[in-house]
Amino acid sequence: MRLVIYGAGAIGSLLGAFLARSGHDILLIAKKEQADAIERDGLHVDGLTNLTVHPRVAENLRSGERSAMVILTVKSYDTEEACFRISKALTPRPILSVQNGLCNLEAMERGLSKGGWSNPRLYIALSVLSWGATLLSHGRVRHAGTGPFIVGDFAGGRAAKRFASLFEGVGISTQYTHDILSAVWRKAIINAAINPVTALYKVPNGEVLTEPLRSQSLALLHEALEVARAEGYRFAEHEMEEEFFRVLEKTSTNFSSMYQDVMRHKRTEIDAISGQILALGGKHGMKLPRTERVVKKVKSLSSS
Ligand code: KPL
Repeated sequence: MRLVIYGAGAIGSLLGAFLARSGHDILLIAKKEQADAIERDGLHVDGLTNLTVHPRVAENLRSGERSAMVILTVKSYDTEEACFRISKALTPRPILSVQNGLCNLEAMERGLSKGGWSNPRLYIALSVLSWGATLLSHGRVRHAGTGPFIVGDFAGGRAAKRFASLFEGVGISTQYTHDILSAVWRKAIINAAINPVTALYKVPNGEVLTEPLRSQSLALLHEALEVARAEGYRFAEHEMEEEFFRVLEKTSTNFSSMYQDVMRHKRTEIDAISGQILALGGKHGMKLPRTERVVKKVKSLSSS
């Protein structure tokens, strides 16, 4: 199948490599250095998976590109612009977000509508992918951990089941859910607890299992959980804490995506994760001192 993967960071590259290995015709939309490296030497994966593939790669999506579906893997702050470009180049078709953060659905809808797709929610699927992946250098990604891949869509949409069968077909175990927004919130709560702390202390995820980072992260988790409750998502506290420890143990040697961004002097996703939690908390009149502090500190560290 011909597929566009829009965004060739760690996750986009890894998914692209898996799909290309199984014979899908992949077009990766990548920034210049990454595109040049992949075109020249191919895309290499090491770690849990070892493979080299040679997908097509480009910096921009050409109008009329033949692609059955689109996988969106850009950073959350680029979502709207990427969707605008996608909708300018392609007529409506299933599009799956594989991203962190709480505001991708709205940003996708804005971008796709601006480019002329009507009722974009019918084509949108969201997902939560709990894999560890690190971009080692241009064209080289490490597959550090494999976890659940959950996909879902919205009333009237059929995109998520098509993506689930695509991924199952290449050996990536995928679960379909009727309540993808709850799954997105759960992931955001975990990200809000782990990512800023690892970025501020410059440690791999496993260090968060030890004090004093453990208590700091748990305090962030509890603030995020309060906001989720105010928004109507009633997650049990002990279940979220268990999930938090499970993720830390499974990804203990991995560096969180936010820490990787800070190390590379790149903009982080703090606004889409903790910043969004802070904004929603504010809407409900809540004070979130820990979250507010890490948002300020992470912003002062990076170009976000
Ligand atoms: O999703 C992650 C990330 O690094 O963005 C994990 C590994 C779960 C850490 O929060």
